[in-house]
Amino acid sequence: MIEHHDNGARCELTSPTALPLAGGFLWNRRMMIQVTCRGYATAQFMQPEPAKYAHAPNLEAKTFMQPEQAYYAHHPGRFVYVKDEDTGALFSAPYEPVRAPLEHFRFTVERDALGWTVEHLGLRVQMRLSLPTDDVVELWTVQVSNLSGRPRRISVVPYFPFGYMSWMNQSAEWRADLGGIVASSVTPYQKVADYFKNQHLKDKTFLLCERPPDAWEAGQAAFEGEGGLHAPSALQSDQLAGGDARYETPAACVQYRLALADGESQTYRFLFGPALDDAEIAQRRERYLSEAGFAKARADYTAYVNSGRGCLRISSPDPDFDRFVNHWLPRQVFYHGDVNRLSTDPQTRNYLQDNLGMAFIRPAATRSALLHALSQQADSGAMPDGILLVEGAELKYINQVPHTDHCVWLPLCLQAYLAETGDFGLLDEAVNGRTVAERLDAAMAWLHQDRDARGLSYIAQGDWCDPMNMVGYQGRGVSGWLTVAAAYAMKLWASLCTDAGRIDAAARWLRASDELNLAANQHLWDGDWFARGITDAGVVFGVKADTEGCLYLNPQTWAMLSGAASAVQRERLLAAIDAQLETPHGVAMFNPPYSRMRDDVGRVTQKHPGSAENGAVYNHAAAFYVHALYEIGDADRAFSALRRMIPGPDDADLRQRGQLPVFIPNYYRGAHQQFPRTAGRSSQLFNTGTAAWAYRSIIEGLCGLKGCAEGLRVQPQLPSGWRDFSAEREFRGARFVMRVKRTGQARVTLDDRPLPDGLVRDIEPGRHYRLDVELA
Ligand code: CEZ
Repeated sequence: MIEHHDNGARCELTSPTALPLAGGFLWNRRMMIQVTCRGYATAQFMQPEPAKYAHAPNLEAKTFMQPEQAYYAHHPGRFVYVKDEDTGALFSAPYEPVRAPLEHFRFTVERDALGWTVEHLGLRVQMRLSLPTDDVVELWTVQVSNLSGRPRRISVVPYFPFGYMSWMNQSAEWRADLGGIVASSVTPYQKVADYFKNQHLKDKTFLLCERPPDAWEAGQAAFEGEGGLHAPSALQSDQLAGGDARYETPAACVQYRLALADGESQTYRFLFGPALDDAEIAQRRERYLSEAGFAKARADYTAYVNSGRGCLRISSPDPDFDRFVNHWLPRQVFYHGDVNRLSTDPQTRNYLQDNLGMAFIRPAATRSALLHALSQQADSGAMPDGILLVEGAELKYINQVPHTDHCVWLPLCLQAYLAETGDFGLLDEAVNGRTVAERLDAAMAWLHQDRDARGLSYIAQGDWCDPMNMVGYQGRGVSGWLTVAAAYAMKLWASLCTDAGRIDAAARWLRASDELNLAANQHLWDGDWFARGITDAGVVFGVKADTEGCLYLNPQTWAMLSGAASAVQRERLLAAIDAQLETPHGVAMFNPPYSRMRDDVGRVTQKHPGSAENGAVYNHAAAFYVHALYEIGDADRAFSALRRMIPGPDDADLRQRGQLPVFIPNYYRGAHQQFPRTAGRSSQLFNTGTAAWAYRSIIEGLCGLKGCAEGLRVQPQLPSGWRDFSAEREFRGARFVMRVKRTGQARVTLDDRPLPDGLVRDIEPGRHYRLDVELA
């Protein structure tokens, strides 16, 4: 069902029905597109707020990217109908809308392209999608080949619906001057001021054809007729009617009528995308719509994607894991860090964690993101709920809800950056009149004061968990997770202060961290684990006495990181996690899921049990857990949780998750006991802080190649079943090649010289080092 080629850089799915929602995504600096194996597509571009150029058939709500989206016949997509002119038989590539039983199907995900090869009726259709690096336009190649052993007369009809563009004004027509179908619309508005604001919006969508078609249709209803999308009426005639759309839903359909000799192929190129005006459309055509234009764009785009290759290559006894780590995970990290999930106001915690991931790909990006985030810090030391990235951006959606955890992510991101680069000079850099170090002090001081009389951190309307919005909305409720997370943040900041010679500050933040840990122990330890919080009414929750939401993962993870959990407590809470949160698809975020609203916890309890934050295998939380497990040296538990973030390799697991192993989704369904049929199902949502943390854990934990102030610490933590392992890692401009063997005796050598403390010092950029590690 799944094949891997090109040494893992190409993942192929050979059935359109086995994983119907599985897809791949491409992005560039201005847009992203997710396409399913069956041809449905969701694309967005920045102008600068996210916008669409191909729409649903009805008025769509504007929202952030949603999990587990359903597809339906008229969902936006990119399709090619093929009709046998002699028999009238019809099929479509990739699979939708006709759903003809294909002899051969292959969906290909590459890091820089998506492709399909389908065969039916003795004909082969190959489709390929790539993007340029900086413009918003899809580059499509369609190749049709005759494999039938006889000459054929066929029609090839790309059908790219535009959808419902606007209730004020929408139309489309063939434009001979531009060589394509152009749809025009007016973004609806009612306030006069918006007329002026909307002037720059790209309200046109085009399908440009390199080769002039024989016929076309620009009206969706005229194309579909009474036949429905699986047998459009317009395709019953020899030729499309050449219609337009006049305040009618537009679509781009172009027809090529061709006679193919046996073995003959024809290749077509198309551009699909938004534009401001005709001049921009003409310019797109000029720049891209030719064999040479496609080749140049491809080379540039491949170089762009490769610039995010990351700092690590591994070879382990688990080739499926290696493929994912070497090709796909850094790509996902790069996507997050380079375009910030295509948002103009990323949540502060997301922005900082996405940029934490960039420390392993392009550390300069992490540096400037830290400075940028700090430039929006309040005088009080508080961080805003979102970071504004462009002039005129506004805090939207969840960023209008007060969350109390944003300061926590500063030292986390900073520590990863400093470990990777050793660039301690950053601490002295000034941002709006205060140094970075002073700003970190202020952020920690804010966390330190935002606590109740018991010493526990207020939660307001949310912490890391967005939908935990009613624990503390009356101003009294506290977060158990945030209390230990703040303790961990302070502890990390203290250790960075020590490294930077800020001895007094280090002592101050260690004391503060201890204070929070103590408060957590006094008020939240429930005998076997830490509670999740205490509500406005003083009810402790996430405890044994609860019938739902008994045991939460995050407070345990962060109590291990912060030091709140003693060795004895650690054993107990790990045993509880093993017993209550482990599932075949990963570690659940809590269990049991809530089956009804708890109005002293919030809307998280209203989500469907086992979906998203309501007890799913929420990979972001699982990734924190993996990080903590490596920090305490629990290599087996860590790897086991990490490995289950990746779908497969066996077919049953792939089918259950419904996703290709080319990204980690934000969750797999939980509620394993209640709803086994849906447990493990992927959200298909590739926006997640998981990517950064998983990559970090693999580099610093599993490979044990972790930066510190003095250099590189070498301490691999292989799962006990692995006897051999090797890794290549770039670090501070040098290259390290490490071979690890289990010999029964622990030893590290660097270029054949013993390295007793496992610490490589005085690293010279440009140099190649060889590490040989023997494990006990
Ligand atoms: O958003 C993520 C946030 O981007 O949820 C995480 C949080 O830490 C991330 O910062 C955990 O809550 O509002 C909602 O209910 C949404 O479900 C969001 O919580 C969630 C979505 O996955 C966003 O894509």
